[in-house]
Amino acid sequence: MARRIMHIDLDAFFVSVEQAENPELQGKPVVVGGRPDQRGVVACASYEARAFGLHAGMPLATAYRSCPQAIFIEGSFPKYRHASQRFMAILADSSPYLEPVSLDEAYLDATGFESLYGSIRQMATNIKQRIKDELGLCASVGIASGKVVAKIASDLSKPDGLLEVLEGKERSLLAPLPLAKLPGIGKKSERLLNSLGIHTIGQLATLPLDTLKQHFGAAGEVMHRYASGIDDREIEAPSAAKSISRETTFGTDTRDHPLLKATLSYLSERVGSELRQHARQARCVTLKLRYADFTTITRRHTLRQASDTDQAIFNTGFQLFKEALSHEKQAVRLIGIGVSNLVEPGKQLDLLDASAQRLEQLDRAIDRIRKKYGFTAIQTGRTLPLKDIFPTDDKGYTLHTPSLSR
Ligand code: TTP
Ligand code: MG
Repeated sequence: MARRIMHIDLDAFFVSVEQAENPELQGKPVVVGGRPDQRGVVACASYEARAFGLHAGMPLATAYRSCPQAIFIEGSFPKYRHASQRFMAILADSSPYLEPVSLDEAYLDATGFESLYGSIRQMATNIKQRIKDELGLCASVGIASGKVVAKIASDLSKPDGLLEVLEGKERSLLAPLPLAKLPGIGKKSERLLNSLGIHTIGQLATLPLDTLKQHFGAAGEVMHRYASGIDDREIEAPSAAKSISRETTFGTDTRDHPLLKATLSYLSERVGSELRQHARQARCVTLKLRYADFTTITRRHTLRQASDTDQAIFNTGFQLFKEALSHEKQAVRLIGIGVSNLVEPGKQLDLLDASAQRLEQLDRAIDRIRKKYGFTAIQTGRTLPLKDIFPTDDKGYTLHTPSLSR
């Protein structure tokens, strides 16, 4: 029997949270992202605003020109985070096989749950109803034998939709859709496929596997499977990692202090981001250095209080770095940073002072956008010197969400 995978995604999430709180905003073109005279971009547009062509990523000024009657709201990330937690709690009630993907999106394995709800469709209806009753939000749900088709189904069903793709119907659902609908196909792949005369997912599925492998390597195989509606990936519960680390070897050994510092900061942010993805805090920070003659040293520091902020990881690592370099005159070949002794965040949030809390929220906001648009979508002040070293992601997005300005 085919698996039953559900993809649940909230409709116009940020705006819907605002509308649930303030009924006067309901049924109107609303934009979250900032005031029209601000420099940022639209984070979320209500479906009423989308009718005027407004969409996420559009500069606020452009949005205003296309729809001056829209209500522009700056938004509040902590509020959305709270709504997200309540949303995930409802899903976790429905199935223990839950994989949160972003703030407003998750996969859930519902295989075998028919006996509990009558049908998987009914299970989805119940989930949608609870989200509406308890949060005042609309969710769209796709059900299919795998993640890719479930995600496309929820997307096609929006807003307030529910689309179940029966076993064996995956391929015919995907066939007429444009390539861009298939997860993993970015602008570059799309252009290449177009040049081969391929414009729909159906055409992609009929392309010989060898041709795809020739152009895309191993990714071509995955592309072929997805285009055929086949996706065996399991639902992955956030796992408990033991340690997380990142390191980088320079093209040429270096003594350039600002470069070393910026690289350490970049690596700290990568480690911090993964740490938070695993919902863990770290007690130990370890710095690793390899010098020109290949001598490798590690230095470790135990934090007084477990933390998951980029800043705590970087500050500790940078302290260790300064101490290590004060005894060493060689150029650096490799720099790395890691965290270990990971713990679940305690219920210490209330005790944290406001600025620490703000830092955590900021880190999470950045994670969210990086997850969606690639790590380099956002450059923080600390990693800015690396801007030219690490290229921007495929889509070239640099996004702005409320509370992101430093
Ligand atoms: P999405 O689920 O992509 O979009 P959405 O929920 O606003 O609309 P829908 O799912 O109905 O198409 O993203 C969820 C939230 O993430 C969104 O409400 C705001 C935030 N976000 C940004 O901050 N910037 C962006 O460019 C995008 C796409 C989303
Ligand atoms: Mg959404």
